[in-house]
Amino acid sequence: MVLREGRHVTRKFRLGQSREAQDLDHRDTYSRERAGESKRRQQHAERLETGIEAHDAESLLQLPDPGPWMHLPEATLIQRHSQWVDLELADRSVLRATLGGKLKGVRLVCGDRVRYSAVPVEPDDPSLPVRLPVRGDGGSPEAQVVAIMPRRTLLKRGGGDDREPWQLICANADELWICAAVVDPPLRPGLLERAQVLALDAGLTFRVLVTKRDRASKKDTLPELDPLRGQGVPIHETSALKREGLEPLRALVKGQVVVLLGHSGVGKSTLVNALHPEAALKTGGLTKFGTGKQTTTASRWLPLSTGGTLVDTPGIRSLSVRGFDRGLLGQVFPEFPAEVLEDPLVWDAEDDDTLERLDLEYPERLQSLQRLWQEMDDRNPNQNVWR
Ligand SMILES: Nc1nc2c(ncn2[C@@H]2O[C@H](COP(=O)(O)OP(=O)(O)OP(=O)(O)O)[C@@H](O)[C@H]2O)c(=O)[nH]1
Ligand SMILES: [Mg+2]
Repeated sequence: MVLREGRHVTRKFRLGQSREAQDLDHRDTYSRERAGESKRRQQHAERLETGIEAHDAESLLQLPDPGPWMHLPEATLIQRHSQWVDLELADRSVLRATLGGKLKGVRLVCGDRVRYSAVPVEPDDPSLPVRLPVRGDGGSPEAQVVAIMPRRTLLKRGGGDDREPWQLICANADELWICAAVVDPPLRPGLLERAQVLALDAGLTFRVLVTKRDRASKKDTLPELDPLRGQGVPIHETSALKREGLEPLRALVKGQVVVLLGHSGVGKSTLVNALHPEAALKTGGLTKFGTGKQTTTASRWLPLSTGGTLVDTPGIRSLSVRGFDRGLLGQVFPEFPAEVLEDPLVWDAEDDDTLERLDLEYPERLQSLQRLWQEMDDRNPNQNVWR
């Protein structure tokens, strides 16, 4: 270690080194080398941390051209499993299918209309999936999904980060019914606003289904729902247990594809069973914390004998609106003037003067608006952007 110009510089003297070579050990040379090395290390660390490349949000939703496969029969994807999918064919029989190699990387979702080709399966060929019992004749061939038809609608929610920008919920649906129990689990209006964003984005009719109405007094008007009532959002109160409020729903499902979404334990599967007993879906109790037990594990497409289709989904913990268009918020929060919707964060939700000036009937909705507005532009932490 020598002291030069008042700073410590590490010098390495190797045996037989010439004086000129020693001059190359000058600290500027050192720091240049070190800077290059540390940059390389940093890049390597970031690659390791991210693991998977970030996906472009739009490309994730693109489907390969089904053109070459239009001569093949069409079916509806009614349930996804880890290794295969269940298809409902035109004659209502169910066929289990694998995904063709060309669809690698394409995300299929319940409700997708697909083209499939029948694959004769040799029972002793280990490279092919095991033949599974199929409803109906039991001897139908296995199939392979080779193409997905363009989606009429796509219900999705935001993913955690850019590795998974979207989580697909259901394709080709007409309505979203967000289910919220009066108690167990508690009614959370914030979830309803989020669901409204998802429905608007997908172009689906939005309804709120209040479940377990028997658990609250008839006098309880559920004031948490007043802002939605004020907007004219249809709200249906039901009790699957007491079989109340079901008939209007049955009429609404007719001719429509309806997705039921909500926290675990709100009674989605119980409601499907009440409307369509043949479904005989498994339902669960609640944990000692009053939350559901994640009884349903995969979305199910269930055509009703009385007409229409219900899609039961697994209970959600949250609905992220990350990546959605902020322009949708004007329809979810119509009571706010354009100047607030332009940049809600500049308004202080805790300041009485601000709230008075805005003259809001439900002042707590400003914070809600701010939360969603902020979340929509949430960026991937792995891309060194603020979160
Ligand atoms: N009192 C009452 N209990 C209900 C009603 N509907 C459902 N439950 C109960 O709520 C619990 C959860 O019902 P599920 O139908 O499994 O709930 P889920 O929303 O499908 O839950 P996940 O599949 O976990 O998402 C069960 O114990 C049901 O008996 C209702 O109308 N009234
Ligand atoms: Mg369920």
